[in-house]
Amino acid sequence: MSNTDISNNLDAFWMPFTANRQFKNAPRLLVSAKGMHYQSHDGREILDGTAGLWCVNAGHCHPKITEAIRAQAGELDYAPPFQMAHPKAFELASRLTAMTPGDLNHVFFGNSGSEAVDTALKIALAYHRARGDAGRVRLIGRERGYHGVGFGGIAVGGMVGNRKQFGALFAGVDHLPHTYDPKRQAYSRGQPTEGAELADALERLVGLHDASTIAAVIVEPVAGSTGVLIPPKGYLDRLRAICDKYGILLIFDEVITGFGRLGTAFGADYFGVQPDMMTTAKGITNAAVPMSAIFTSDKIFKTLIEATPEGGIELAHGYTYSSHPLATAAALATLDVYRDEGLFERAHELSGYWEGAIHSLKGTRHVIDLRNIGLVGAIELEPRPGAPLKRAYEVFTRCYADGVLVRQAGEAICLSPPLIIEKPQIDRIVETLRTALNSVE
Ligand code: PXG
Repeated sequence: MSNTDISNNLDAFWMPFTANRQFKNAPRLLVSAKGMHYQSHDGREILDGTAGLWCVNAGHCHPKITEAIRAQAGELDYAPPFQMAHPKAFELASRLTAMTPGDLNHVFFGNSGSEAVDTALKIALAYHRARGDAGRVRLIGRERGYHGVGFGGIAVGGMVGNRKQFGALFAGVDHLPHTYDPKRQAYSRGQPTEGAELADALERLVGLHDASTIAAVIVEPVAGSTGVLIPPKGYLDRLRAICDKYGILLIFDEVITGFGRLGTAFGADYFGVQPDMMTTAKGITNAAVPMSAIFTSDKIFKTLIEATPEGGIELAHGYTYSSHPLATAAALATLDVYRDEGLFERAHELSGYWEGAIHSLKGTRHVIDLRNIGLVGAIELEPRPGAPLKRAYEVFTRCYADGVLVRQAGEAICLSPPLIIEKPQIDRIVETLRTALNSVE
């Protein structure tokens, strides 16, 4: 049986975040990839408009990353990360913290964005406790935030569909309002100018709960999964100022915005706002091996380390696969590729062309808003009356049939191509979308 044969029984695999029955009636399998393209099971070349799931920033099967993983697998398959280590973990930590903004000089490793978020939330709670401020137990997220699928992540997350099946989650969580206000922001190019005052809702939450009960606020600098919601100018600065005023930690979830997506190393660099912690994953290894990294400030690290007597374990947290050798090797090679190929700068240079291409869809059938920043974009569609989400789903399947992978997020189509994309490929994505928009009802 060839690897493109899908006459297998498709029942056993319970697919994540997938309409299992619908998918299995008309499967879409990807069997290989190279650079900007996937090869589908039915032998077609698919242009990747989504960098997999916002993660393959250097393009698929990059030979240097592939080779690093291959070599590592033959040299050291695994080393325990508790009370033991391997040299590349330290090398990677040093390389990464040399890239991060401000004093985010310490890094903890996990295997997924969800683990990164849970780790950051736990560190926030432990930090305040270590300072003798154990009453700070509340965590503040934001509506329409996505922070993965761990219990911590869905608790602070703001997607009702990801929360309602799972009971009471955990106590002591509240949410800021989301920042999307199409009446004032529709068709903004880059950051909307209106809406910075939405950050002041944090003052209201402080008024409601008292600052002495609040440990941290977590937000995505740009909300990705709920449709590329771009922060209004001044919003993140305002959030930072309010956190400072009340001693609340600010966590940026940079799982999508990290590693070049906005044309800078991190979203914090793009927006010029310094968080106390940053969660990253996805692009850290170009998605070739799962890995996540949680960065903390000197203050947080020092406080937690010094709160425990010498010889004691300072943080009761970690994963069997924290700093896994294969992930570490993949990450080191990925950082080399980003640097040697100048991919963050490339994303920045292309972002103007990208903006023009996205906004050329203005006036196309069904389109009610267009958003862009760095090499991310979203096309907001008017929902089909009486059939929510159907129109965007049909646009997605039509694009796939026409050889372009896009991502549906609610009523929006999201784009986040590998940073190696060429201008004609940007045109191809946009023209395929235009055709799809004109062909669906
Ligand atoms: N935080 C953010 C900001 C994310 O975007 C996670 C945490 C969780 O990462 P893991 O590795 O646990 O999945 C994410 C993940 C989509 C989509 O279609 C986005 C993600 C994952 C799956 C689908 O937008 N982001």
